[in-house]
Amino acid sequence: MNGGIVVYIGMGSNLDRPADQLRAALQALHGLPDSTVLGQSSVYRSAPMGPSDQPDYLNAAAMLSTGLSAHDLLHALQAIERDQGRVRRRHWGERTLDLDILLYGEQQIDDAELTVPHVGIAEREFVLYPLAELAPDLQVPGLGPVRDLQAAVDGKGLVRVPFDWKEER
Ligand code: ROI
Repeated sequence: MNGGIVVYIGMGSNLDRPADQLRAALQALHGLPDSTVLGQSSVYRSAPMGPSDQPDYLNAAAMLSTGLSAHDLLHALQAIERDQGRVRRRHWGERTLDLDILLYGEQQIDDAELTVPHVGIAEREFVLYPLAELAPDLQVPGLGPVRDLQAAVDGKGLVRVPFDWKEER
């Protein structure tokens, strides 16, 4: 256990069997030092935001408690992305795995490496719907409750997909 800060991680993939990427990423989150996974959302499919000549995405969110600093957590997430063979071919293009710190407690962070709350959190339904499942009442620093942000996007571009987080590979 850890007397940690509650953080929310956005997960996304549209390459190399996205469902397997999300399962492997959640497993890896369970292995983070000084951290406990508290829950994970449903999985949603959506058309790409950005260039449209790339596959649809699967997105989800996870909630954890961690004793890691925001920057140590960021580096650990980047290591998971690398371990899963992340490729990113172009700006706003397809990727094997994206792990973003959406929220780190109630902290606002903005430096060369990290911006929290995550940039675009309020406009992206593929972030807000998973997040709202885990924490509808949560206050996003500077922006208000997740439920209000979710209500302001229409969600029509999202399809919740049947998903077994524990399926054998
Ligand atoms: N589009 C969707 N639908 N889901 C994502 O996770 C996602 N991630 C990105 C960009 C390329 C902006 N588009 C996305 O980084």
